[in-house]
Amino acid sequence: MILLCDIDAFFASVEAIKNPSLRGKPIIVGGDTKRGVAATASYEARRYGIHSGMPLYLARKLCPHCIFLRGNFADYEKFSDKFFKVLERFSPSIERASLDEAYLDISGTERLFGPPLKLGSKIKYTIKKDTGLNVTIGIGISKLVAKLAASTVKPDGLIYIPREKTSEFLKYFPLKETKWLGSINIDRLQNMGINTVGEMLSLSPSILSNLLDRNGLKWLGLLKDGGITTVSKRKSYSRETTLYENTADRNFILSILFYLVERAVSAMRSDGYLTTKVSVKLRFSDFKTITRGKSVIATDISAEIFKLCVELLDGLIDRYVRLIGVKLEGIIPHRPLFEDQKMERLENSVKKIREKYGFTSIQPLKVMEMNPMYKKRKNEYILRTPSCSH
Ligand code: TTP
Ligand code: MG
Repeated sequence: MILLCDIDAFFASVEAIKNPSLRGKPIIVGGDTKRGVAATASYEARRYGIHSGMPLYLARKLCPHCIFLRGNFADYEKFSDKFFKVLERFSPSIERASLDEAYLDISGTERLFGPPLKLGSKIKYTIKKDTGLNVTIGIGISKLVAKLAASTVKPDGLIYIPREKTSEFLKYFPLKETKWLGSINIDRLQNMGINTVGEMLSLSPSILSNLLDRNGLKWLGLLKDGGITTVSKRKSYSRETTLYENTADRNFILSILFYLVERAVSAMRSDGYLTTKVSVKLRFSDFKTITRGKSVIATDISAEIFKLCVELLDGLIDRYVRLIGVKLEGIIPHRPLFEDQKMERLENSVKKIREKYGFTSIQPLKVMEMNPMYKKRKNEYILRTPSCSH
């Protein structure tokens, strides 16, 4: 059996714990980037139709008296760590799906903690006691069943779908309620008259694999996947390199940085993640090392991430630099929210070309500055000291 535990309105709930006068109020957490969308909204704000990914100007229109906050990622990481600490007491087999969401394999825990619903309420109680957060728990035979079940009882819910009730549960589950399947897939299926998960599952595997995009197929895979992929460490993607020669040439440094950003983003993208915290690292010729980081609304657009890096570096390149690096943290799974945006489409096209013709087959002007100094292969520049940590 799999138990999915997902914190309710995570960022907004943390803000209300930090500042109790916000409790029960409509809160919207959004960054200050140009994109200006809500990262999340408290359930009080959701009553006005506000949801993650909604442009802030629209949210302001729908709910002018909502409280808009920028958010503080370091706090969210602290709460996330506490949340996972509690979960570790209940099962040795945990998969981190994101900062606020985990799948637990609860097979064999019955003797210690009782039947599924009893275990679920113990977890809910302990998380509330230790962190102040409300969570929703869904329990079922696979990750997908657990996740779908949880979505029917959000917020502060607990639900268990026994094995023998699973096919009936899926049979009537409306496709349009499965927001993670992605609007493209849902539209395609509905155009064929398929309206429930059960109806979708009655299609042959070959029809499904032709119909659904990569995200949809991954989603479907969760249904069969009773297993848990334990990811115990918080994920991050970083790329850094020591330069062949120390330099204070800002343009040159930025071109290397752009290349490193693209490499880190490309690795993160192919794993299907977005970053919510970006940091840059500089080591000067005297070995003094500095890092500067900033939270962002979840993104995997390298141009945006690079722009932020440039802001972070502002005024810092005042001496000879020997090492430069970028780190993407606060990794959360990609949600098909921004699917139809221009930048998203652009990045996807670049990705396809690179898959076919090699990474360096398409290069932003910025990176060309590396050309005279660095040897280029089909798939990479040859850096002096490549560091690729995941
Ligand atoms: P979610 O678990 O999807 O949302 P939530 O916890 O705010 O609300 P609920 O689970 O009750 O539906 O995401 C967890 C956090 O991740 C969320 O609080 C903010 C962040 N996030 C973004 O920054 N951008 C996004 O597009 C999404 C969906 C979430
Ligand atoms: Mg959540």
